[in-house]
Amino acid sequence: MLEKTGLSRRGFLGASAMTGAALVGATALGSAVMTRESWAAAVEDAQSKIHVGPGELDDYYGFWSGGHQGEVRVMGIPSMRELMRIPVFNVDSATGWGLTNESQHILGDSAKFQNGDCHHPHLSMKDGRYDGKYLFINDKANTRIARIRLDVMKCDKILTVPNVQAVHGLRLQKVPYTKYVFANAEFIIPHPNDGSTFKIDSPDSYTMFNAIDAEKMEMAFQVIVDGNLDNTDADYTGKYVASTCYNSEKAIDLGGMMRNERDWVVVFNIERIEADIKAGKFITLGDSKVPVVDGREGSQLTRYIPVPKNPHGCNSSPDGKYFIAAGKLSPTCSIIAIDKLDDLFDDKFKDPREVIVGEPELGLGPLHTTFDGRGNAYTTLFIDSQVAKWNIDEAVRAYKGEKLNYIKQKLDVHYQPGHNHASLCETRDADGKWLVVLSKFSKDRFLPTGPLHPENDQLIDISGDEMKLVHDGPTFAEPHDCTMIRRDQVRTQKIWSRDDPFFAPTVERAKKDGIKLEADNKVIRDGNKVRVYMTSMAPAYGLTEFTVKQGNEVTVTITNIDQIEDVSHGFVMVNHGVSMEISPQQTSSITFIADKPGVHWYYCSWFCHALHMEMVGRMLVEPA
Ligand code: RUQ
Ligand code: CUA
Ligand code: CA
Repeated sequence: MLEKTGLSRRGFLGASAMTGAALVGATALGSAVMTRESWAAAVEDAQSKIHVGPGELDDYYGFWSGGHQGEVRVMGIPSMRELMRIPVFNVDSATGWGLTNESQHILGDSAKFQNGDCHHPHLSMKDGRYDGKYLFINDKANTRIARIRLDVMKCDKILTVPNVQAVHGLRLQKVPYTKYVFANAEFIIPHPNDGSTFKIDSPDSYTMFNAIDAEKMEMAFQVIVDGNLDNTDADYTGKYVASTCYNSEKAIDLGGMMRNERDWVVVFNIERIEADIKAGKFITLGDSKVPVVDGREGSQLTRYIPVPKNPHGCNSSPDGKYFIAAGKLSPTCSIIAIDKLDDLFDDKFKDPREVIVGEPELGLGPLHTTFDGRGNAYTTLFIDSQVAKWNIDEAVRAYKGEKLNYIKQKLDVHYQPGHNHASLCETRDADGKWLVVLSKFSKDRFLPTGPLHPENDQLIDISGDEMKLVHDGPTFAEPHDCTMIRRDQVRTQKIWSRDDPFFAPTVERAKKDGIKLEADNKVIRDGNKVRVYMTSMAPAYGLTEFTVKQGNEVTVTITNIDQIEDVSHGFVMVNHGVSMEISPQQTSSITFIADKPGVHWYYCSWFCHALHMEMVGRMLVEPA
């Protein structure tokens, strides 16, 4: 019968995993009486759920963090097909990101770094719903925050956060709109960090919570905190932001960081912070002009809520009621009632833990929680390699003493999950359809690729009463986190608009040279600098030859005058480290030194035409 269904033994075994044989309480699949026919039927059912036929479109865009690979990836959900990659903190030779003048302008001073470590991609909102404008993501490695424009799916701003090291948790203000990007700096450093002291446990050593003006992409304020900061989330009133802290000990080693049975969740009162800054009650640090306020224990700007132990994920429920902090070294999650925070800030409680209304025990290594909009939460259990589905209301009632089993199901995932994310879960529109689980280990689930394994991003159908695993998706390092948006919530441009700010500095430069970018093919000589302007139209460049002198600094600026969707050109100068994308109606430029005399061919690198191979030209370099 196996042969009849065309399933190999491995496929047969895989099918059990695919359809969630590890359900609590045997489903048809998990039971011993399961026939081979019903296995096959279940496999077919799972496959049909994620099947997006040739030429058909996915229902959701997924934005995947590329981790320490430095980029953002665009996925289609439910097919889990990778649609696009958006280079951000990495250098990308296909698009020329990090090489072109336009990208270097956006990277600013940090263009000297060629690495990044993305963790948390989040989409801008208005009144708790996606507005389709921007995606923001952090770079832990070089303490940066980037913004991506969703209309062109390119990074348009990068900011280095001053006075701190390693931005980790990142979330956006949800209500009334994304005015601020909130970013946790993780590591405690001395202030000033100039070598005069190396002590971490002194009052002059601290880390800060950061708020960035989302539209201007400039620093808005910084808040000094006790301990350190890990993950964060904002509420649905616009008033509060909560962050987890795993190093309340201010320790510098592993043992020390695990000493306390409880660390804390820090809650920031955004209104009070804004009022203090308005009233001039702030300091500045070093040569930075960013207002800095002191939010350490005892401050009226923050509250410290003790929670067990080295907490990690921090997630607000889409009904606006709770912040949920995952315990990591404790098998619990701590549920904080947001409607009690006013009273906490007004000092109405003796013990800050009075705002905790539930502490469900879920399993080993709880890291992150997501939501289906039907009152259920889904928490990843790193050590157990499971996702626990639990009912929030029942967990709150159980905390008050009712005998209830708030855990609805545990599903094995493969293996060691970090983040999980359900469709639209961080907005009021949480729709409970799909759950993505980002598993850190794939072990034996794919063809072996040597010592370095891919991660495994699994897709789970959560539309019914039971979670059903429907897809394994290998990915390269390392999707820390992802987010999903319905396809109708995003409007992309088909071709570039000629007045796009993405290449405005280059247009400015051309104007000074008296160049009409859409028409001119000209060489401007300016001392040792040579600026070459040309158009491209499939399958030819406007200039097939230009001459420079050895040692000249050459800037090639190309304007793609094709108006046809999908006809992108490229420009590669052979043996010069020069490569870039020029999509329809885009202007791109790149600068290099012509250091070798002779003939140097250039060619188009994006397949654009039947005569794409013939789309070439020559740079003639005269000896110095
Ligand atoms: S953190 S695996 Cu960088 Cu998002 Cu939790
Ligand atoms: Cu132009 Cu290929
Ligand atoms: Ca700790």
